[in-house]
Amino acid sequence: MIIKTKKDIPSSEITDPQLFYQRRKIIKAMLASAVAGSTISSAFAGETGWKNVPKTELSIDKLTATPIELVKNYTNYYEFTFNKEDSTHLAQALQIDPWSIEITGEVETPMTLHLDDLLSQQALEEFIYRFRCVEGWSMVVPWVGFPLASLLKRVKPLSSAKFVKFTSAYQPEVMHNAMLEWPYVEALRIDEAVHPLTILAVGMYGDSLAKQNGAPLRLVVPWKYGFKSIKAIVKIELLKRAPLTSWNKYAPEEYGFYANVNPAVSHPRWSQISERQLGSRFFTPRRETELFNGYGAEVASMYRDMNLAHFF
Ligand SMILES: Nc1nc2c(c(=O)[nH]1)N[C@H]1C(S)=C(S)[C@@H](COP(=O)(O)O)O[C@H]1N2
Ligand SMILES: [Mo]
Repeated sequence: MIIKTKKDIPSSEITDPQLFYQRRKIIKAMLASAVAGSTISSAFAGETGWKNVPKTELSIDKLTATPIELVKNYTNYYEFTFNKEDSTHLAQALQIDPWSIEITGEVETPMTLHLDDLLSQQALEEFIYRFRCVEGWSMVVPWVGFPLASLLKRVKPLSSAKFVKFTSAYQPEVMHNAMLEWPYVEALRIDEAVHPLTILAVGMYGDSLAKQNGAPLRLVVPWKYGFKSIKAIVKIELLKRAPLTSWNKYAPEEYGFYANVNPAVSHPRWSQISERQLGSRFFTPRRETELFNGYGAEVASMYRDMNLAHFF
């Protein structure tokens, strides 16, 4: 470890008070984990509880969170299985400690960050978001995380960066399901990526993220179908051109690059007009799906001149 004396530290590295507070909590968590011998990622949540992280103003406060047991036991994790219940136990085999994320491509300062370093420099917030899967079900999840934009700022994107590509971990020893080509890949346009609603989540319900929900770090883009919200990210690349993404490559006529939630654009095999809310009873009516999943006021301007039926 390099120990710097005070005069070696450039002013650009001096931490603002909020970050300092955050860092102190995390250092305490790491010390606790060293003693207890638990993993760093579980210790982050264990020490702080993440119960008191500030709520972002962008969260829609009226939303009622879906019961956590449903969110944890009804997951899509195709590297492991097609079955939404089996992923709960199969995903436990994923190795998430240590974890690092490479950020590269059209940037001034590419970097590889260990998860603990990354977290020590980000103030965490709670984001209560609707989440709509392309299959026609939805939930409301209180995520804990930070805007992707605040991480991208650190690598100083070049003006040539027009798209951001994300790659999931692929651990073939434990991921046995052949469906898509692994690793799972997703991408956003740069303006979508830096939109304040777009977050990287490291927790949910005031606790750490369950492995089946994408631990240790996943994307959440609340106005797009769930498949854009890629789990267990190991690499982020800023690119000049749109990359091929997993679902779009697998079935381009069914899963568009944009995947904006839109009740007016049917999936070729089913309507998107309504959705089954996780936890609703048999007789509870389905929810009417909203354009951009209800986030139109914030995001519609990014698609102003686009034909959403063509760029679906
Ligand atoms: N790596 C990876 N990310 C993924 C998936 C996946 O299979 N693998 N499934 C996607 C789909 S289709 C959905 S709906 C959401 C589901 O998130 P959840 O399981 O936490 O509810 O994750 C998305 N991210
Ligand atoms: Mo999905």
